[in-house]
Amino acid sequence: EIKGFIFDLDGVITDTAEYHYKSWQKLADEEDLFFNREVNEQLRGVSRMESLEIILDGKEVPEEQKKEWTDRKNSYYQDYLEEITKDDILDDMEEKLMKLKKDGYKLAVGSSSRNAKKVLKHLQITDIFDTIADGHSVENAKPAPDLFLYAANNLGLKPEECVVLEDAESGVEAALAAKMKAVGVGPESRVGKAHLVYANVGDIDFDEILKKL
Ligand code: G16
Ligand code: MG
Repeated sequence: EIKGFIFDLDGVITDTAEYHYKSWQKLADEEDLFFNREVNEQLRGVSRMESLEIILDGKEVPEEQKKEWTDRKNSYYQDYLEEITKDDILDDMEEKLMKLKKDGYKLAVGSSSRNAKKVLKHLQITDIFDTIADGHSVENAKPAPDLFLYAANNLGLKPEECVVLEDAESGVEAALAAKMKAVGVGPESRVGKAHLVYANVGDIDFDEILKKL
């Protein structure tokens, strides 16, 4: 029986991917690193340092340099975050969250981002959630199940009682590794391993999810 929902943030509740993209692009231009939208697509749901490793593509760089680069990218990203408002919530996601809450389901955020709380604050939806699991919560990032297990534990629910909504391949894998029900948002090529797939956030149908999963 489904008792709770764990929402990924970037790509499910809002689209911060564009700001991540602009921030990495700025750093890449400054440091002469190869980067474009195609590379950015591989960074979906991936932690900050892991994202830099993907951009470096095997190129060896001293640890202090990597730290400085990820810090600089993050400062650009945080500048963009100041512009986020309630209008950046995707489609009717807030109404959907409120309906689930009213129906008695537990709600969590399960995001790889260390900026998740800041993003939620700007979107003005922090209080809808019973718990927020973010990039600070666990050691092992997605595709490890740790972040979602941490969220379920905070909700007081068993993994099989939770549905995860994810837009990233690594996130769907994490949900499956946690033995949770996975709903993918995006193309089959990316989230096809999920139990149920919707092309866009606006298509997500919670009545259908509750009936089918
Ligand atoms: C998000 C984004 C990723 C980003 C990661 C870490 O994940 O999709 O591109 O690299 O967070 O973000 P930060 O640098 O803010 O810690 P999610 O899990 O919300 O989709
Ligand atoms: Mg995501």
